[in-house]
Amino acid sequence: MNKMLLDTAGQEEYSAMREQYMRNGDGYMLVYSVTDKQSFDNIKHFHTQILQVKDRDIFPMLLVANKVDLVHARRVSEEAGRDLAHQLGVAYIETSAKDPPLNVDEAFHEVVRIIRNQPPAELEKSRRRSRRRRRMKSCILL
Ligand SMILES: Nc1nc2c(ncn2[C@@H]2O[C@H](COP(=O)(O)OP(=O)(O)OP(=O)(O)O)[C@@H](O)[C@H]2O)c(=O)[nH]1
Ligand SMILES: [Mg+2]
Repeated sequence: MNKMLLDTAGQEEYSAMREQYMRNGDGYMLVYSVTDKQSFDNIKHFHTQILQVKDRDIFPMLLVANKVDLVHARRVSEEAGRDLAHQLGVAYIETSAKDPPLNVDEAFHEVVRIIRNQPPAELEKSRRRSRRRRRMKSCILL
């Protein structure tokens, strides 16, 4: 099966497209900047929106605290990040995309691992949904 990575545009003016992005994903990284409290505060909303769009109580997601290299500009602590992850029932990882990168490959590996390790019942729900979506698509084409 072909899989691809989609990067969502963060700007609010693209929010109508966000739901479309959310519909197609098998798993998600919820990324915020530890230097930007607002980006952290937005995470709950994205988490809720993904569950709504997927019509599920749980879904493979990883909370990613990025820019941890900017130690002095840090506004969101590791503890606050871990607390939120716990509250949302998702895993947590700290990253830096700056050279040399920290935990960037690990974050991608982790989200794939989470997708693969989801409970079989949940996996089956996703498969049923995507089969239904494919059938709906073929109805439209016919
Ligand atoms: N120091 C540091 N800078 C980073 C890191 N990650 C991204 N940046 C910088 O932060 C800025 C924003 O990065 P983007 O990749 O555009 O962030 P984005 O979330 O894709 O932004 P939107 O697409 O506008 O939502 C750029 O100047 C990056 O170079 C990081 O881990 N550490
Ligand atoms: Mg971007």
